Amino acid sequence: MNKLKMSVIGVPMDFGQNRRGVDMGPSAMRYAGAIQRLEALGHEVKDEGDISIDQTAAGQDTNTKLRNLPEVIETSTKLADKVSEVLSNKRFPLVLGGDHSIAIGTLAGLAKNYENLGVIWYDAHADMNTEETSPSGNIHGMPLAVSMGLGNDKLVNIHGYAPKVKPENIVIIGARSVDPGERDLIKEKGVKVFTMHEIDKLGMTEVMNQAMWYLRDREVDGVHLSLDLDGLDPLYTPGVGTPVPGGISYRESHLAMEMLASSNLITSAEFVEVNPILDEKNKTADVAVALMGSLFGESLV
Ligand code: B3U
Ligand code: MN
Ligand code: MN
Repeated sequence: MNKLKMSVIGVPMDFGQNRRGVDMGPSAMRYAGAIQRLEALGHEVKDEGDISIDQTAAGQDTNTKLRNLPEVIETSTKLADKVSEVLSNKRFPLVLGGDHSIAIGTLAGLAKNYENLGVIWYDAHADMNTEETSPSGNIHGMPLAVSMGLGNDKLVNIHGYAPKVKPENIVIIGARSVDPGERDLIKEKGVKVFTMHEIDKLGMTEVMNQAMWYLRDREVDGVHLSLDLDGLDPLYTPGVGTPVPGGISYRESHLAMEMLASSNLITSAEFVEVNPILDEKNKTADVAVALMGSLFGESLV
């Protein structure tokens, strides 16, 4: 794959859900050697440090409809600014989370720099709830809906425009826990989903080939990979807030990343939901970093 000029942005935020600890995800992935792993592959890597987050607000908000909404808006806006800046410096943004609500900010920063952005959403969940359909009030279950222009007005309009992504430019891979409202939205909006059923039936090679051809046919001018570590089976990534059994294997995930690497399709990426407090000896961060290795060309050198 091409040698990249990469900018790593940490987002130590846990406001999008109610289990503390996922704010330590960026440290855990750095500790697991993320920067060195990418440098060893010949990429030029600049660690931009972390987005600053006001931790004094943590755990204060008991609103169950949209938990910690003001904090999520503030962080998303800062992250969108940073991602935009990185792109304007012609660098590849790699975002380390943090819970998955940070994708609202990542996509807000990315999408205005692309005409027709594609998204690969690697996740056990569809993350397509709105205020009305969410069973939890957790914003980490909403970023895809928000990015399609659905849900809370302030979230939807971060950076002053909406939608960020067209539903038909989104591919979800690994879904196995989808709420009724999300199911309806997937059908209504025509979002492409490869559930565990398709992965089992077709195999990961075919799923990835179909996913990539689908996006090429959509004539996307960039593809963002948003990888939630709970997409993998909790056997491999136990350190996540909402583990769902029956997930993607370690080997299938490496294969998926290697296929993305040789396609040269990916133009930005984020790794989210690593929670060291829930983890076993930093196993989940280690897997995240190993997958980064494959995504950025390890098997090809
Ligand atoms: N769909 C559920 C659970 C969930 C979504 N994302 C994660 N968990 N990680 C919800 O709360 O929206
Ligand atoms: Mn997610
Ligand atoms: Mn998930």
